[in-house]
This record gives sequence, C-alpha cells and structure tokens, in this order.
Amino acid sequence: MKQSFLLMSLVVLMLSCISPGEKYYEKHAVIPDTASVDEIIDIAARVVPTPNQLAWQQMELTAFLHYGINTYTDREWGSGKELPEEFNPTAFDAEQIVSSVKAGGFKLIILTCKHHDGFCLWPSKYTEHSVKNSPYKGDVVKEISDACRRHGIKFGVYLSPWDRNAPSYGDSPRYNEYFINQLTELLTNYGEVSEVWFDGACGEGPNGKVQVYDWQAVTETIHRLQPDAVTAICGDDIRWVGNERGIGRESEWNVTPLAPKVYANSDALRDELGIKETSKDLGSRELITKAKELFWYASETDVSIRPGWFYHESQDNRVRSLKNLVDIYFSSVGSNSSLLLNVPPTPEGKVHPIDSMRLKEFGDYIRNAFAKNLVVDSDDAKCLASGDSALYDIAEGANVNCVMLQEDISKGQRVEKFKVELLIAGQWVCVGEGTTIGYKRLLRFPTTNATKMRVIVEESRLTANILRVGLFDCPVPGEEGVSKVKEYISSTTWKTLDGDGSKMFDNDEATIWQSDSMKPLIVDFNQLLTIKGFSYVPAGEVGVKGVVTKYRLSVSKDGQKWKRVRDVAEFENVVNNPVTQNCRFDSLYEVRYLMFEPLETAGNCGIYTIAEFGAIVK
Ligand code: FUL
Repeated sequence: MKQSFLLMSLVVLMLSCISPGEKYYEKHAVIPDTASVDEIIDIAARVVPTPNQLAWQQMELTAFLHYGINTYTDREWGSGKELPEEFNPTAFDAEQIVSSVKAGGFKLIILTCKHHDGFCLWPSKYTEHSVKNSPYKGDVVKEISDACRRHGIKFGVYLSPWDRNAPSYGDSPRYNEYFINQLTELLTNYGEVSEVWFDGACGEGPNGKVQVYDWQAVTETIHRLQPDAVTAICGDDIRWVGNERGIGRESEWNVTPLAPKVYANSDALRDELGIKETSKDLGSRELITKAKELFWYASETDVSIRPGWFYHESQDNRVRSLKNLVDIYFSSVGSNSSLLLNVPPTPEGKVHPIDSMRLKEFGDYIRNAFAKNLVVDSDDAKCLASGDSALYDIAEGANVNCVMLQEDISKGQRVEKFKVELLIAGQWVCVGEGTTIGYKRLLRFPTTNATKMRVIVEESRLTANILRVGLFDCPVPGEEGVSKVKEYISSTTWKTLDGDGSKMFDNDEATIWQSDSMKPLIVDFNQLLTIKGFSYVPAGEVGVKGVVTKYRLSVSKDGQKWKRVRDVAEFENVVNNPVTQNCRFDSLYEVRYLMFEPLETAGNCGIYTIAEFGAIVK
C-alpha cells in the first residue's frame, strides 16, 4: 500500500515536471540585488497566479454592460451635471440582458454601477445622484446580479474612481470615504462579486481636480468583503491590455515587472524601466533582467461590440461582424489574454436585437469551432525543455486549420519561442510559430489534412509544462452585418486656409495630417454646405501624439463673421478609444467655412493630429 502510494506520488511529480520542494512565488517576487541573469530567469519562471487569478483566467470570456445616464443623453462621458430624472428605462429587462450575454458564452458580467458621471445604478445611501431619484425607482445592480445568479453567471462591479458629480471629488480624504462607502454597499448587498473593475480614466486635464486615492484601504475592503474577487485595472490582479480595440500582444506575458498602479512604489518601478500598460514589451528576457520586482499580472482585453461603450442609436449599423468578433477572440483569448466584451443596453433597458443576434452567433461559433479536438490524447501533459519536442497523433482523415497550445500556468509561464509542424503527405510542414503561449495560444493556418503534429519548444524559461494541445477545423465566419458607410463626407476640393490639408480630406483614415502648433484650423468647403455637424477622425492608434480632447468650433458663411457652435467641448474617451467622433449640432447651418480650435490634446504636446475631418450633411 505504502509502496504503491510512493510510486503514484513519483508518477505525479514526473508528470508535473517538478521535484519535491520546488519553489514558487505567488503573485509577486522580489529580485535580490545580487541575482545573476540566470537566477532572474529562474525566479520569473516560478512566479505563479493566486487561486483567484487562475480561476479568473480560466473563464476566458467576460462581458461588460455599459449602462447609465449616458444611455439617455447619447454621450460617452457624462458631465456629472445630468439630472437623475434623465435615467428612464421604459422596459428594463435584466432577464433578457443576462440571457443574451449568456448565449454568447460569457461566464461573468461586469456592470457599470457608477461611471465617470457619478450616477449610481443602485440606491446608494451616500448620494442623491442615483436611480432612487429617477422615474425608474428600482435597483439595476440588484436586478442584474440576481439574473446572473439565476443563470449561473458570475457578477462583477465597475465603480469609476473618477467622479464628476461627487462634490468631494478632489478633496482626497472626504472622497476616499465616500468611495469606500459606495464600494462597501456594492460588496455587501449583492451576493458574490467576482471582479471589481476600477477604471483608470480621468479627463480632468492639467488644470482639473486632483484626487489622491487610498488604494490600500480600497484593497483591504475588497479582501475583507469579497475574498474571492479579483481586482482589475486600478487593481492588482488584472492589467489593462493597453488598447480598446481588442488586440492582444504578439508576446503576452503574465509575469511582468509592470507594477500595479495601486502599489506605493509603482511609479518608481515603472519609471526605472520606462514601461506602462501600453508598452509593447512587458515581459521579455531583456526587460525582466533589469527588473527589481516581478508580478503575476495577466492582461484583460476590453473592447465594445459597437464603436462606443454606451448605446447610441446612430451605431445600430456599426455592430461588429461575427468575423471581427472571432478575430478579436483569437487576438485576446488566443493570445494569452482574457476577453471583456462590452454590450451596451438600450434606453429601453434591453440588449438591442442586432447585438443579441451577434452574441448568439458568436457563442454558437466558438462552441461549434472548438467542439471537436482532432488531436489524439490531447490532454497528455508534457514537460519540454528548450529544444525538446512532443509528437501527437491526429484523428484519421481530419481537416484542420487551427492549433491550440496551453501551458499549465499554475506552475508559471515559461515558453519563449515555439513552432508547430504537421506531417502532411509524408513531409513535416511548419503551420505556426510564435513566442509566448501562456494560458492559451491559438493560431490559424490554411485548411489541410495531416496525420501527426509535432510541437517544438525552441526556447523556454526552465522546463515548460505543456498542459493541453488541440487541432480544430474552424469554419470561416462571414463578414456580414457591419456597415462600412461613413456618417460624414469629405472632399479633396476642400482646403485649409493655412498650408496643405489634403491628408485630412482624402477619405483615407490611414493618412494623418499634423499641425506644427495649436493654431486653429480653418476649413474652406469651397461652396456653401448645409451641415448638421462635423466629424473628427483621430489617428487610430493609442499613443499617436496630438489627439484632440477639448475643442471649440465656429462656422461662417464668409470667413469674416463667425458663429460659435461649440465651446470648450470634449471628445469623450477619445484617447483610449480613438474612434470617429461624430458631433451633431442642434440646428442646421449653411456655411462655407468652419473653424476648429483645439484647446487640449492628449499629453499636451503643442501640436495636434487629424486623420480625417468631415462634415455631417444628413
Ligand atoms: C475607459 C472609460 O473612460 C470608458 O468610458 C469605458 O468605461 C472604458 C471601459 O474604459 O477608460
């Protein structure tokens, strides 16, 4: 008996590639000053997730519900001056919302309980700016969390730290108390909360209010009230992937020297390495060998099913296509990240039928595409050192076009370079290669018929633990459903009064015009145009300089007499989500000239950029 137990323990140890007493660092490791490069790599390979972080990453699919005052005012960032009466769902239906999301295969739903405008979707004791003073007297947080539980979906809360309504915002101790009181309500009255999402956005600008948060107290509150919850973004379990377009990195490391913002020494650690959430490299050998501390800090890819985070009727024809959603799945879940897909409820209080249909298509696609793993013994775990390979049989006669690789991340993330080959008509052919694997890596290739698969770990930090592999025959999803029609027009006959503006009127959003100062831009339409509004298309990449965040706009018939139609107006959330900004006026204007005055840009860099400038005429 004793002997067979010993034998079994030995087999388990051999299978899991660890020897007794193997050292691991849960969530965090400090690198000793004296550590050699090899020692640092050794430590990095042994940083592992907490059980909460691991369970979160295994869920893969999370949905966001952006719902609030903005749903009723057609905005992305409310000012905080809205009236609670404006929140007026006519047929709020938590059951419909949650079941639509569930059909998409999502395991957790995060609700924007309070967005930047400060309006609370629950009747908070601490403010009058909430549902309790709206025509809808109910409690949206309760309705959604109850529906989640009925459907076996986990529930998470988004509570915006930046608050444009709370009078105490900027008076740090007072606001911290308010913030923790609200957090306590959310974590006490709505059952289990699995993820707490603290948005890092703040549009206060250089002269705005400055709030110093008490993150330590916030973290303690979460650990005390919801010990199984993970905290995201301004939290220390999950980091922002760095864009709002659904794109993960080619090399996505869970182990990174990027210190969570909530740690007191975070800025010092980040500045020393010159890294932030948007940096391309957050985990290479080169980077980590300069690090003093390492964190298990996996990424989450947040993206909306529509251009905006909140519902706008004008975007009903811009819902992402199935093909686009599937591409996003591959570049998030398939790139060692987790997908957080936003589905914004309508003013009625439901998921729009188009979004709901797309969610169902997406859920069906993923369920069907990955239903049949064509690798024989795909769950046989393997231990592969650098240069080792593993051989697998493929089900006879199978067509394949997608490979899946998974590391056992409970023992760290280790693979740095890999290759996958298939035996096709007696020849080994490489069908995919890459750097990181992590929790999951998916690669697509043209459909083929093969008999064997070889996975080669070319470089690894210590021995890699390959947990599972797969080959699938994924259908090619149709492009249907998304409109490419632009809301604005632009014309190469338009001019700027100063210099060459052709790049902003060439109908090509890839070409970018750049000013040399903050001087206003005067556009000459060369004829009288009746306009309803204008469009500003920012350079599409996060991080391109000169994105305009605040502006003033005037129009004129003759270039002499100007009428101001927008003053100190804001492009809401344009830095993180640089999609086309369509600004509609309250009335029509017949004009020849338009003056666009940039008042503030991201990073205040003294210049501004425009990918495309258009007029809305219908
Ligand atoms: C951003 C916010 O400013 C957006 O409004 C949205 O909530 C998105 C998920 O995060 O930073």
